[in-house]
Amino acid sequence: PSDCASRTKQQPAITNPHNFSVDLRMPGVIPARPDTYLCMAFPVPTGRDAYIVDFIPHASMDTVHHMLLFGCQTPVSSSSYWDCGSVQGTCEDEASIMYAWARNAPPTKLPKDVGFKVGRSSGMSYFVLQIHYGDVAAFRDHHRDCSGLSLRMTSKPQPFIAGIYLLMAVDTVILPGKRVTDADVACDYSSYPIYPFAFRTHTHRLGKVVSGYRIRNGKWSLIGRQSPQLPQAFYQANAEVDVKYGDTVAARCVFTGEGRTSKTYIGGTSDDEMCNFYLMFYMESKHAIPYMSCMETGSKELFQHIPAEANVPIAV
Ligand code: IYT
Ligand code: CU
Ligand code: CU
Repeated sequence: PSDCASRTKQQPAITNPHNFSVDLRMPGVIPARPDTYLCMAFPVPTGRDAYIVDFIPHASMDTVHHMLLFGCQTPVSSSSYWDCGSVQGTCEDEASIMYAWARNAPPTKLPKDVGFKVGRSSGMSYFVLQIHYGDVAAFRDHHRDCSGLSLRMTSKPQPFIAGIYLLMAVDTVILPGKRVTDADVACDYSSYPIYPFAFRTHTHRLGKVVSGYRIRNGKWSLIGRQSPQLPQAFYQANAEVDVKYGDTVAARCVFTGEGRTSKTYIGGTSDDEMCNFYLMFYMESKHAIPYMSCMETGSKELFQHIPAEANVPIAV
């Protein structure tokens, strides 16, 4: 409630000259309708490289449904804030997700010695913060909202960089009334070792469960599985599962077409669907390949061996 007042609060005494923090806050907004998506862009406050080492959310629990932080080169708008409820209303170029806050979900912590690299040389010159205001009843008193995020940053190079590997299905069709449709994605991994520590799943209404795996020598190891109907935050990944050259990374989204009267396709509206498995990892800084994606439909042969748990619904 007093978030707007604390915006100008001075930071505590600086103990290390490399450390600083950045406040990304809505500039006192009053969302008019339920399910309003507002975005704001912030230039990364240094020409040199810097690392995000911690995220501190400031969100009004009664109105904010979720917050996503993206990094990119060119935000779609230069206004102080804009409506970004439309399809991909964040960046002109490809945006990369770095943080997700969702109501009633535990927030993500980066492991020690791990940071997201930002700044011009990393291609991340802007932060874009998206806030989804769900229930706006609390705004009947016309108070202004300054929800957002503080980033703890350092200019000191970190031993490990954080990154995101996004697996997404692009050509799934869900037939109306059909009880189960699997969307399968898989890619051979041919880069430096990555160490997954968190994952996030995303579908729209029809998604039941999304699972991600590493396949090594024919053996499937679970990185994480979750119901996309639970808050879409980053959840803790199965820590033992690293991914290295020669492995395959795979994901399955399970959908149901029950209740639909026409075909559902992949797309940006809430009547469309998406199938996303975001794997958040760290890797040695010297390799620094922070963003990767996989959009290949895995072979039927491969997915014959997926563990049965991938099709077991998760209670919500
Ligand atoms: C078609 C689709 O699945 N879109 C997803 C994944 C996606 C994320 C980003 C695609 C691109 C991106 O630059 I970041 I190209 C999608 O839009 N996912 C939503 C948000 O937009 C991030 C989500 O909540 O995961
Ligand atoms: Cu939301
Ligand atoms: Cu979506």
